[in-house]
Amino acid sequence: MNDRRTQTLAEADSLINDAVNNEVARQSEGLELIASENFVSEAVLEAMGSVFTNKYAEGYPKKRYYGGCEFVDVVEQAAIDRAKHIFGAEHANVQPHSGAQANMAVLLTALEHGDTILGMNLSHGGHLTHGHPLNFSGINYKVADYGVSPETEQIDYDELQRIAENTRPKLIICGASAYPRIIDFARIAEIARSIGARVMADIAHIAGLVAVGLHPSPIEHADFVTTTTHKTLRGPRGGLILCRAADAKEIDKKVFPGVQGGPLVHIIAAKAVAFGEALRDDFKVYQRQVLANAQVLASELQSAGFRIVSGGTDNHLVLVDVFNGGKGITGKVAEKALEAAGITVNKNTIPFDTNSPFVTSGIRLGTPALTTRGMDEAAMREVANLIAAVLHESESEDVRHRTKEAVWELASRFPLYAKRLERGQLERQAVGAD
Ligand code: DSN
Repeated sequence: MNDRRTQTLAEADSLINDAVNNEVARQSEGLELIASENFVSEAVLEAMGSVFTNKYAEGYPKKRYYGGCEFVDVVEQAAIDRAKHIFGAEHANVQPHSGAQANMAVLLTALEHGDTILGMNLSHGGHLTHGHPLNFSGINYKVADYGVSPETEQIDYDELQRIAENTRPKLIICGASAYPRIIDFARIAEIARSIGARVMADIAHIAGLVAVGLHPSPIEHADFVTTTTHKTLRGPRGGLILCRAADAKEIDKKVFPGVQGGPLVHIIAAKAVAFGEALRDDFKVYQRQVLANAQVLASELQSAGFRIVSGGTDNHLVLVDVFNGGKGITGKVAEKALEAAGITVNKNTIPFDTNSPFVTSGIRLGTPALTTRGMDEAAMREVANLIAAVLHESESEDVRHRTKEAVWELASRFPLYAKRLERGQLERQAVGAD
């Protein structure tokens, strides 16, 4: 009898298997410029697909509510130790399923329901979980917000100090999802101290840069540091909290049983693998290239006539004002035109945007994923030229078509998941799809 439990995905479920193969091809044959995305290693993928997905392990290493956790403890302890080592933190909780849940656990630790938080305005580069009215952070807490200066499009720290003094938040939240400049964590902590507030630094976007010292670390300044593990840090999709020993017990309690039940042990295993990778010397080389590539992307697009928000970038992302006060196109049109040409980006509001978040004046570009493929400054110049060609003639089917061919050719020079791609092609041939 054909035991369904021993079938491969291809044998068991062609709908899902085809979707996986198509996604491998999409990632491999296109140009991925979404600033929050990256490509994990085969080792990380293998750990994610391991039998640890079968295991319940509520609790923490050596303090579990289930039997059979001896190997779970090995991977969770490794993930904790490696995360602490990377960031120089006193305590790490590696269980948050996502960045949002990491942030939720911190807010529950630092605040009482109804307290005031001060976070960066979403349209100036902040994040939903930093106080958006539709998010738990805006639903359960009073929210004040700060943003960037209209002149420099960079955080106005003097204004932040004034807002903090006027609104007296219990927690200042810093960190951003669309802010291309260095964040001055020391200054924010000083402001917080001056009004008796605590600080949460959400470094989801820049964690990889912080890990290797290419962005100042918030560890000694912030009470709580949260991050996702899948952006510049290049691990599996998930969250992480770092804090001082004094807050460790409360943070652990708020993650479990506060906001989560059983941890995703297969994901924690993959986090441990990714953290191991981040501790290797070549991770710093990679992050340096991420920065160099972002610099080139920004300056090439500038030379091609596009306005770069804040005039440039200090990190992995570039915010492009494609609308240009009505003389250009919207972010929505730009995203669609680029997608049709095989280039994936996301539309993004820019500071003081006159278009809605569904339309936007900007697009956000990031270099972490293309850099993982091995692309360097020369390749980035080609990428910038392709983007500029599409945006300059966003209605032209011909330009999209020609660009898509050039994208495919460029991508094929920097192979990604080659074995998986080949397997997918063989499977498609086997069922006569090609
Ligand atoms: N959605 C993420 C990003 O793209 O930045 C933030 O959670």
